[in-house]
Amino acid sequence: MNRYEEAKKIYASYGVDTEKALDTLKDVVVSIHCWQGDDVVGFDSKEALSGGIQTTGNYPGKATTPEELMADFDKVLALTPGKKKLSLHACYAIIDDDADRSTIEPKHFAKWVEYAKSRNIGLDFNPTFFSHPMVKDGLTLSSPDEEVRKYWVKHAIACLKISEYFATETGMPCVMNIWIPDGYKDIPADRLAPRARFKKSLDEILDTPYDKSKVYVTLESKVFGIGVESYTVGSAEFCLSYSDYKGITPLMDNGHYHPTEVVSDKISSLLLFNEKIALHITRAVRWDSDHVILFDDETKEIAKEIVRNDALDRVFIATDYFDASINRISAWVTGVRNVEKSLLFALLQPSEMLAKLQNENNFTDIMVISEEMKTAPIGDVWAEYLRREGVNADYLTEVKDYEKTVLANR
Ligand code: RNT
Ligand code: ZN
Repeated sequence: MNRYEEAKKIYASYGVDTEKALDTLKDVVVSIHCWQGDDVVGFDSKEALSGGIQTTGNYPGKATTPEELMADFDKVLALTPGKKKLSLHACYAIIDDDADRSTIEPKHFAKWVEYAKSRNIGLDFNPTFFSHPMVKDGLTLSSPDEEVRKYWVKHAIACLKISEYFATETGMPCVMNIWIPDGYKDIPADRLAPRARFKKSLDEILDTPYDKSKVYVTLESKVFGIGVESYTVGSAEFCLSYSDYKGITPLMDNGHYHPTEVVSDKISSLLLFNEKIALHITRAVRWDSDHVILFDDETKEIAKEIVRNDALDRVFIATDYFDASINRISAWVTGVRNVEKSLLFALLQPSEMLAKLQNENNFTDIMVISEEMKTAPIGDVWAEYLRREGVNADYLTEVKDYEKTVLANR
């Protein structure tokens, strides 16, 4: 008997149907961030990365043109299983006129649309509120300078149009995520006014008509960033309250909380009060360090919360990390595979049985069974998934080959 057939039997003895798990997993959409390919640089501005986020490392071979980034992303598509979307940032606009962030248009993304359509993938979008001269004193939508605030409102409205265009062209809804870096390094004298201005800006953006059946606007909170350690305008409370007030979708990035807080514990609460929720899956090492996603406890726990609450169609799952110290394509593929693998792990849990045991207050059995499931033969089911998806289990060889023949010549 082959290893998958053996694994199928072992899982069946726990009441878990591996066929059902594989069938579900192949249709789950994971939105992959484009910015792992070039260290969040983009093509529209010569400014250094700002906004309290940072890439460290200078591994050779990063993409510096749209063509290179597209070629690299093709590798990612080929080496990862499942349904995928590409998540673009506004700074990846391909501009050949005098447009800037406040005046970008769908045409500046025509090449990306062509790319997505020919690969049959959807597109998500992110206005870029960083790495730009109009970020003044680290502020954008919360700036007390009306010229600055208005500029970024215009940018976000331009992005809504582009998001609509993405959805229309690809035939798949577009998630447009708003995250601003605004905050203060030291203790502010006024915490309310910046948040009031951020609220006003968001109102101005979202009161602009857009097609809500095509574009899902999400709002991402954060606890602090480098250089903005004392106060973040878009805090968790602000973003959750605002999302609720305006009927948009809250987004949680698991690098954006205090180190002992976990997003896995927050998902159920948000699911009870929101039709949809959104996630940026990342790995925080001590802080919002955006390390590559591993097959670790918290990623598995997040996946379990989505799966066992029957919320695969209510959670926008997206990746967000940027490691410049290792081969970027390997980083990309490893992280995306680990999201898929964690979802598979979650789909292979005897969730109903465990929930029933909880109601019987039988935490002895829950512990024993959960521990056994950790060493159940998920690897054999994973190998079968890759085989069915036509994806090579070994990606390191292919990545190294691409490094030698393509990346090394950049
Ligand atoms: C920053 C946020 C945000 C960015 C991307 C590049 O802390 O996580 O999502 O990582 O927009
Ligand atoms: Zn994020």
